Amino acid sequence: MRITEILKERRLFLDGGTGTLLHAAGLAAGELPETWNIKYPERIAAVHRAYFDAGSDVVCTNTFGANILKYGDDELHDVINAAVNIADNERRAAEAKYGGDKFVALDIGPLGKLLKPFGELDFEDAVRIFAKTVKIGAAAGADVVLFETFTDTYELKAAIVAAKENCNLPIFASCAFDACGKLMTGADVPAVVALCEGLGVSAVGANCGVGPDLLIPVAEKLFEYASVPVMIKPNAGLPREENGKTVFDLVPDDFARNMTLMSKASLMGGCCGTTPAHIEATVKAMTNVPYACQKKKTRTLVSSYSHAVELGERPMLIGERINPTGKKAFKEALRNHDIGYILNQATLEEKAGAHILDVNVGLPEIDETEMMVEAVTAIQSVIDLPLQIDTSTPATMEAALRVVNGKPLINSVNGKKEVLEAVLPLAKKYGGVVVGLTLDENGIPDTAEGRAKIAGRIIETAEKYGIDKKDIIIDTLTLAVATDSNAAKVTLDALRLIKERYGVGTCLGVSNVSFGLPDRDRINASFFTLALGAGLTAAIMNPLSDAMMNAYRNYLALAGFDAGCAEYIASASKTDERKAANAPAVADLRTAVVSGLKDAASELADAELKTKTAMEIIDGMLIPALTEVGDGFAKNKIFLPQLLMSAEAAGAAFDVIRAKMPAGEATRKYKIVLATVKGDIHDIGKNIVRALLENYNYEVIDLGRDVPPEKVVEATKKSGAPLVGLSALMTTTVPAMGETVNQLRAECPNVKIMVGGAVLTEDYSAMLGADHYAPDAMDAVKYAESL
Ligand code: B1M
Repeated sequence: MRITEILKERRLFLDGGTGTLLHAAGLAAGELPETWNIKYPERIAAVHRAYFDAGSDVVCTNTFGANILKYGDDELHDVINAAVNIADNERRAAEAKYGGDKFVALDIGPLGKLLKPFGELDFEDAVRIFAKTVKIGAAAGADVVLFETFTDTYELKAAIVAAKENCNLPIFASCAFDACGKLMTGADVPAVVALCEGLGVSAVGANCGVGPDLLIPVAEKLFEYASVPVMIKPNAGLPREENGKTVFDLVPDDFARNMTLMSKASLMGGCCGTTPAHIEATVKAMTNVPYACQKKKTRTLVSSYSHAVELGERPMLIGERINPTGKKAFKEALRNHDIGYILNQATLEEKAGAHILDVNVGLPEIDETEMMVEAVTAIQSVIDLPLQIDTSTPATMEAALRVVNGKPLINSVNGKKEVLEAVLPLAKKYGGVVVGLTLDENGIPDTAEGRAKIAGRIIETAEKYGIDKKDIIIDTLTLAVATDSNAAKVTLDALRLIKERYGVGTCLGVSNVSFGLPDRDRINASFFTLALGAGLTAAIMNPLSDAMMNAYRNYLALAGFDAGCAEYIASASKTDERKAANAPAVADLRTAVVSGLKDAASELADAELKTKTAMEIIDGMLIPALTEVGDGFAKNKIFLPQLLMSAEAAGAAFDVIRAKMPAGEATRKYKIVLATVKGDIHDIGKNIVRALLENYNYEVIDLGRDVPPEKVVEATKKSGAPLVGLSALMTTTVPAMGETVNQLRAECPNVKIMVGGAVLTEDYSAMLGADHYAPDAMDAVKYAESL
């Protein structure tokens, strides 16, 4: 029986930690665990056997890190084949010994590299890397593909797409949430569920990260949002260092007791630090706990990389500004490939209160697919709102659905057979909420009943493609009231009728109603209010229009969506501040850096240089901006993607500043070796120090970041530099700085050493044995001058 069928009937137990047991069996630190599939197959078999004996129904192959980034082609085949074979033999033995169905899960972890734009790895390259592992594992006979410990939804999407394209096995997807219930890139549980279910996984869950106690709130959210079986696989508590080794303290009985508090999980197992004893205790503790498979949910969710937006709870706003129709400046920007213009619109819409952004970049004279991919990629790197992919070209739609980091709105299908056949398979493959327009081969019906019939046909056809009704919203089409005085009424009647008859959400492009009329905002706003009153789920509208936003806020307050009129009051005081549509989204450098807008940061830095010195800009704008995002990061309000984008924006601004600094004299004073210490990749501060030193005519040998002590010593000896500067920004890399100082003292006794970086103090510096602590870049120069 297939594992997905069994999960409808009963709970299945996964295994526990593999690494934990392999380390106990002698796996050395740094040794690749998968090589043991060839070297010591009997040790791997013993691990699986121990878990089957403990009561596991599913064991994970020893392939967590088996990918072509770590192994050559042949070796990858060998380690995966061996892993699946070993597990499969033990599976058969366990079935013979205990009866019932047992399974082998092809275990796949993240690649250890961030995807673009936050890292170097291309989305399609990630898909290719996962595809290779999946193909080999599926051919070797695995029963299910299990992606686990993912901390970035984008990488998880690449993995799931790769699995869908390369095997027919069920896919389980599990993420490592932190104690705040978020992934490293900021995604919460609803965002993960929306994405994974959209992509069609057979189970979704949480593993690693924390122990079972801290995972309970995450599990509760998973039960609340997921329609597919939920998998829970916690660590044996939080890790702790003991004599240089990582240890986990939670004993099997305590682990099992906590697991019983997540009894709605369909799949239960353990991650780091757990052993067969933990699984055995869990199986025992769950023996008499009744099982009910996860109930199907009717929530209509779209998502971004960080959060989900629910359509149906309260009316939502879809910003319509990223669309060239009727916008001369936008068309010009598209022709000039001006992504900055698009980002500016996106930022303005986000600030104005849009919940979702429509993205339409169709112009006959440009390559729409290329532009769409570029726009989606750029927008989602600085804006964390879900997107609505708006195109009538299926190839463009597919390209965008592949790269979008989340579950988008798909705008659109209609009742035409040809369109349904082209777009619905894409929606099924990549996930999304489909917008269905009530028109077909015969045009737009002029009665509500006619439009409802088309809606019914769209819903029915989508269901045939396996797309649930909850993932469809119907657009009853707004026509110009100037040409047909009945137009608005029919649209609103259709909206009510469709909602009532089919129970689906609705949406409207509101502004079309006023074509051909003066003072368009006025009538748009009234129509919007009527539509909201008729139960509109989402409006495609201009969030930069005061009239529209006022209509929206007023409606929320009057219709019981705004407790204590709090949003109304807050928005009333902001109305005056709302900026005009074409004003730049950010007018100051600090905000540009905080918002992670690279182009704007460069331009604004350039403008600031007309009135300020380089140091005034660095100290007064760049550092405060980075401090602000750093504080947000520490408080879990800002996540790694935003931190990275801010760092890039600061870097871009700094490049402009450096280029404008006066060039030094031809003769250099002396050589200075500069490096950020091993384990530390922060280099913005070090680069400022370098620029200033060069500006004062020192020849800087910049070794970069994450530099091992040996390399610093080697460069110092080779160059004969009398001064070495070391930078460190994290408490965890201060020891590496100490080690570098020690090695320099031993090998280059005459060299002077200055240290700096946010984490350092005068005391630390003395403790490490440095000659000088430089609190800022200017002080570093002063010290160099003093020598
Ligand atoms: Co990270 N980061 N970061 N980060 N990051 C910090 C440092 C952190 C304090 C943020 C926080 O939690 N509040 C925190 C460290 C906590 C701690 O240990 N106390 C932190 C963390 C935890 C991390 C990661 C582990 C996050 C993760 O992955 N979960 C990760 C670490 C990766 C690694 O290093 N192995 C990480 C990654 C990153 C980014 C890549 C996203 C990015 C760095 C990009 C880059 O540098 N190319 C980044 C950023 C930007 C920051 C913050 C926000 C800003 C740092 C910065 O550039 N400041 C930072 C928070 C903060 O500091 N408020 C933070 C501006 C810069 C000009 O200041 O470097 O201090 P600074 O330099 C000054 C002076 O100190 C002095 O002169 C400069 C100019 O006046 N100076 C010297 C510096 N070096 C000198 C050397 C000298 C003399 C003077 O002589 C040689």
